Amino acid sequence: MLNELNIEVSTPPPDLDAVLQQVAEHKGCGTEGGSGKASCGSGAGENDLPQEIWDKVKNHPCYSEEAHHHYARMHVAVAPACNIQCNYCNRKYDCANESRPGVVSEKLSPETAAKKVLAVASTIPQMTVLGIAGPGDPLANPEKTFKTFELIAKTAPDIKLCVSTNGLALPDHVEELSKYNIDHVTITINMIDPEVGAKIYPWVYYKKKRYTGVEAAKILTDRQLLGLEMLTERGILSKINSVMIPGVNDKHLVEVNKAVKSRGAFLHNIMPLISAPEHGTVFGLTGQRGPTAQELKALQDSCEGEMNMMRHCRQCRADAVGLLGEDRSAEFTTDKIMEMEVSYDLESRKAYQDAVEIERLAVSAAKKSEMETLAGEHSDISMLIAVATKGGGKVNEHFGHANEFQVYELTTGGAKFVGHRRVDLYCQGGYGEEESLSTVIRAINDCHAVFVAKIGGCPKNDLKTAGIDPVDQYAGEFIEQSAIAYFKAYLDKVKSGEIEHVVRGDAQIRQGALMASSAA
Ligand code: CLF
Ligand code: SF4
Repeated sequence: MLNELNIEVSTPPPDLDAVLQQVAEHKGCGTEGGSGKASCGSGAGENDLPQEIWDKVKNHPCYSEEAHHHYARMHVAVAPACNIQCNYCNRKYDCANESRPGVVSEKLSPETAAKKVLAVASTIPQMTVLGIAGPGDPLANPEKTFKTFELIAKTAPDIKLCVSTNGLALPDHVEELSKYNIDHVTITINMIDPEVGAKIYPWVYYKKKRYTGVEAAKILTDRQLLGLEMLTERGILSKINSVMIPGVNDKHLVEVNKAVKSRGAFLHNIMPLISAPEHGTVFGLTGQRGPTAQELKALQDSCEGEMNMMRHCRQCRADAVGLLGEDRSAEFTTDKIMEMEVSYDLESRKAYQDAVEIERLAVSAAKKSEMETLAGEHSDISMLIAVATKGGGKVNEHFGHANEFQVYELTTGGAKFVGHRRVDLYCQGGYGEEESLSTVIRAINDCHAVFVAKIGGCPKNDLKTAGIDPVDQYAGEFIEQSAIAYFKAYLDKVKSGEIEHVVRGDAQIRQGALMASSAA
């Protein structure tokens, strides 16, 4: 059967009224997890959340840390205009509330975007979420945004819909978001104090008038918090993005965290300001620095309570495609998708995702069984490890091919994902780049070990000299299971006196802060 985009679909489109009924039946969520007892957030699992919430987050790579190892998302850049100005944004580029600055996306019509979604869905069956995150603000472009969602809701019922907004226009569109079954909404909230806001936002455009300074920031914060409350009332899951800007809102973000938590936000994602003069942003040109990885982690740790913190955000492009951290957008340019034979097959997508679930269960079971080895262990020792992975929750990337390392914190409570570090590729087509190696070591030098599928002799020795243990014995194994086994062996060696525990973190936080302040 051909749909209205002239694409072959093997399953009839759903009854939109039935979809709307499902939304109406969905009850609240938020920090109490809908049941008033469970914790929630990106690190929560099936047993921590009410079923209705788990069903929404279990294969959303941003809302579930576990899911991001297995499921992909895609963005379509259908929303060019914006209704505010942020000091970390240059309008030539994509919305920096979610995107890395300095990235430009190919802008699409809703019809081309819908074709692209089906093309990606048929090529990458683990792509489960369509997000609209720019290049401007999706809700400042409501016709294009909602037309795209409408086309996808009709033709690809298994794809979750997701939107990211600055929040100014959000209260005007909550009903429509609800109508299209959009269960995941991100609001970027950088402040609740307009005095702080005036340092971040030079103006907002509201009800056909431009406001500046504290007055502009007051309008923005009122609209953001109202929009958040309206989402919570309707049971729509909300994630709050906050850009951490040292010296401007870093300390204030603890207050923001409390304010959004009390209004039912599901998840808080504190992201680092990315700022460079070549981006041409106000902050870039005035030398405003971003936080170090250690400063970011310290703030995330201090905010972590009942509402978990998202720590696996990759600040994606407005046209990102693939697993978080990988970018397959070049495979799906407009020219390429126009030439593609697209056949959207719901059944084969489901079969693939069933297989993914089996692997996911295996990851979880392996972790659980390894945890038993730590039962009864009491120790204050904690350490960070860096892991080279290309997905599936496994140690399956070579040291030289990694352009990021995932970082886990190990304690007797287990292995917890706490972030990632982007690095330059060490392997440059057959030889190792010494300069890249030093940037890798700098990026992960608060880690005790780096887990890799394979590593050459030279980088191994340099890592050892830097006090980082290069570990390749877990190649192809599950990350958390391997990490727990490594930690248990480490504890045993410390207990027997074979080695002495070295605290790396504090020294590195001091060094990171020093490096950052000398750069500013
Ligand atoms: Fe996209 Fe954002 Fe939806 Fe995810 S991204 S609209 S919630 S589907 Fe995810 Fe990318 Fe971070 Fe955004 S990793 S930038 S949080
Ligand atoms: Fe730029 Fe996004 Fe801010 Fe608009 S909301 S100014 S597009 S970063």
